[in-house]
Amino acid sequence: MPFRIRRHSYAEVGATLSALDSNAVPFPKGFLFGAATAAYQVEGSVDVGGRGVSIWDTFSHTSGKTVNGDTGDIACDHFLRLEEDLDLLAELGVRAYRFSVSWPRIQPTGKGPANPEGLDFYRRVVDGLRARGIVPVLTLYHWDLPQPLQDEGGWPQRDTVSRFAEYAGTVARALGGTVGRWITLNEPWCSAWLGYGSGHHAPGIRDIGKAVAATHHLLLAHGEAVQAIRSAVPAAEVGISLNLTPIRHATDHEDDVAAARRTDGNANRLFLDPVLTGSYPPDMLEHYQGSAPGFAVVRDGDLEVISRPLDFLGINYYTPQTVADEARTAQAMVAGYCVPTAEIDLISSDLHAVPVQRQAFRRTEMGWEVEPAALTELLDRLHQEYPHVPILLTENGAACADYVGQDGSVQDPERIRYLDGHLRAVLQAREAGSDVRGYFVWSLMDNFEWAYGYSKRFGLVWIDYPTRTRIPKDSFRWYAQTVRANALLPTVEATAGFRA
Ligand code: IFM
Repeated sequence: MPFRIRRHSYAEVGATLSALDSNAVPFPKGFLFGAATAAYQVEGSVDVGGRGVSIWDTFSHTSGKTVNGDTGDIACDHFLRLEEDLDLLAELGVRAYRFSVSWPRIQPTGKGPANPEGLDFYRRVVDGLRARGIVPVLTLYHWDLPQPLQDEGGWPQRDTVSRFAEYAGTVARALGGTVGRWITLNEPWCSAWLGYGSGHHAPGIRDIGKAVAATHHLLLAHGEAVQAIRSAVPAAEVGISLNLTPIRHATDHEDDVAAARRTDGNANRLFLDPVLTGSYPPDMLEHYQGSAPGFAVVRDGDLEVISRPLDFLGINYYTPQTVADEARTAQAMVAGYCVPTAEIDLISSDLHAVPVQRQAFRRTEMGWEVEPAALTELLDRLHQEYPHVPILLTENGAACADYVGQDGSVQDPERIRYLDGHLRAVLQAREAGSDVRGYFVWSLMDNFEWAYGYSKRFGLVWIDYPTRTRIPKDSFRWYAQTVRANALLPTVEATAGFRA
């Protein structure tokens, strides 16, 4: 059956609020529907308004680091097209918008007094959101460390923690009167492990001991920032966004089970445990004990700082992951998995765990398996193992092979199907007791997808990069309907498959 989306007018959708279609699946009142972006991925204007250089400017301008040598120099030109993008958010009807502040716009060298022009830009973001009735959700760090701090050692150095606390306090004092929800760090796993472990992200270092030290200092910086925000904005709701995923084992062989446990330790528990329980997982302390400086950077009292109570836990979820023990890839293939031909990165080889994928399974353009049930599984686990903290899904979305059709529209049924499935997964987890209070689509618009440059499109809005023209995709209209109805409407009548 072909994919069809029935186009409700917004007025029609409003009407469904009072007389919900019996097939509509409602969300709880006040559920925080939103969309997300991050500074370096959308803003551009990297040398405007006194902004300093970040590690991503340096990295993306280094030959061979990003697809096509793409950089965030112009990106979506959001810095100069702010009003247009705020209007898009209003048209989308979201209740919240998650954006990040560029540290080098606020402190060009990573320390010292605030740059007034930088603060002014984010004041305009926040005021523009509030004028449109949209709740600002501010992320302090989405990977753009000021380059001068990296030149002094970056996240493996303890001094970066104090710099971050200073920056957090500066932003909180300036914007605390108008911003109530704060996220300290976005996906510290990526900052630590892609930045200092595999080297696939800025600053491009490959050193397991430094990745461990960076992990600790990022988490400590998070804890210090929680305090800095609360001192400036006592009523603030503060959280952290972790990228989490269920880790499966390719077979039930004990070596695969152990490989999955190690990978879960690195990807999930290394962050969840210190933040929510105040201790590092013993198996991870043991695994990384030979990697210097590693956990030797931990000092007395640090874990109390890291585990300061949070108002919510942000979760970024995209895909589940399966691994095999590195000596058992042949057996994994027999069991129906494909093994990547690309070089196994330093993180996996250190864990002796090879990521594998189900053969002929649906995947997004990132090559990520699509499995909404894995999100329910993740949320159920968090509810069981780390109860009592409310959850916001701070990112979820899909890169699809979008294109502009001859009629000028962008039809993206795979993305609609992905979002619909994952929102249903959220509701299912809620039914089982998980306290999920909001959901943010990644992303409002196509943008700079880090090492993949502009080759991957996650947006609800298409960006025509030569002109920076914005075209809302079908998924934009679908999400607008969903948000306005506060329910999943029975519009997705059949589904188009992702490529296997
Ligand atoms: O684009 C990124 C975002 O910056 C962090 N979370 C994952 C997204 C998709 O890869």
